[in-house]
Amino acid sequence: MLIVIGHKNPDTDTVVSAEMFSRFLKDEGKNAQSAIPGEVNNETKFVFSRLEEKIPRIVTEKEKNEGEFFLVDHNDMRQSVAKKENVWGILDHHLLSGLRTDSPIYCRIEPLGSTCTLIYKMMKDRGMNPDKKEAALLLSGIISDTLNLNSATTTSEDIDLYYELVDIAGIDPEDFAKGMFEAKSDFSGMEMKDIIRGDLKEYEFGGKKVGIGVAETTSLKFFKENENDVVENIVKVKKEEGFDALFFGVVDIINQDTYLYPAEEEEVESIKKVFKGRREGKFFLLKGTSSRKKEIAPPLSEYYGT
Ligand SMILES: [Mn+2]
Repeated sequence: MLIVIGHKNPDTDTVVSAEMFSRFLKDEGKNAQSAIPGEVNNETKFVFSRLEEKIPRIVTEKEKNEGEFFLVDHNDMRQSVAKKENVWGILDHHLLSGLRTDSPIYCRIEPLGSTCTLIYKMMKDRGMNPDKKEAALLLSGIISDTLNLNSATTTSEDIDLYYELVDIAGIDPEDFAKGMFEAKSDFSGMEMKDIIRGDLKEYEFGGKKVGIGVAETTSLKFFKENENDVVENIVKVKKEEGFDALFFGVVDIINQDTYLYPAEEEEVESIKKVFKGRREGKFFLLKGTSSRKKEIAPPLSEYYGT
């Protein structure tokens, strides 16, 4: 059996991609099943409960060691629960990050705003029509990754396919996106450490273990009021997980700005050199920046010398 799975700290695009691509493979006659690497976030919960769909199950420890995987929405093994030798295929929209394999694998990567866009494109090529719920699921992946078509990662293909999916799903995308973003911004009852870890990606830049976490939110107030707590916990996560450098960006979904928090002095120096951000209190304001993948990670990668 082929397990279709997205990246660690799963987001909506990664979870929906796993579910929809497993259906695609099944349609091709393959024995595939979707799974998730860990608990989903509030936005993803909102999507699945609103559409009355079942969230895929969590991958087992045994499967992590022995299972055969089709990776969706990632190709960097640092962000995967799969073992490199057990990867059968990749479907993604992230930059290639150096995976070497011993035998040929299936691989399709396109610079699109979401993996869901790519899956819908493949379905269309095969003459497969998503039903109403499936269209809404795919749409939720695009909405989440492109911040409802506002992120710098949005392509004209994302926009075209988004509106096709809106027609099939028969939902008001603005209303649906609002519900998703409100759910995503609900941090009530969560520990700051878990918020920082919630969407944290690990990279290797110039031989250094660099972490960039983000929290996309419509409620900046919460972070501004808890600034000391934010910084204290970034340092804790940095130490506990052995990062050489750790950054945490609070993304203002409404205005498309990022408030980047450095862990320590070293990160302050890199932010000053890399971004033209204005320092406000403990964070740096990066105006018009909302994409870790396209606007935050690449310049940091260059800075650390890869
Ligand atoms: Mn994605």
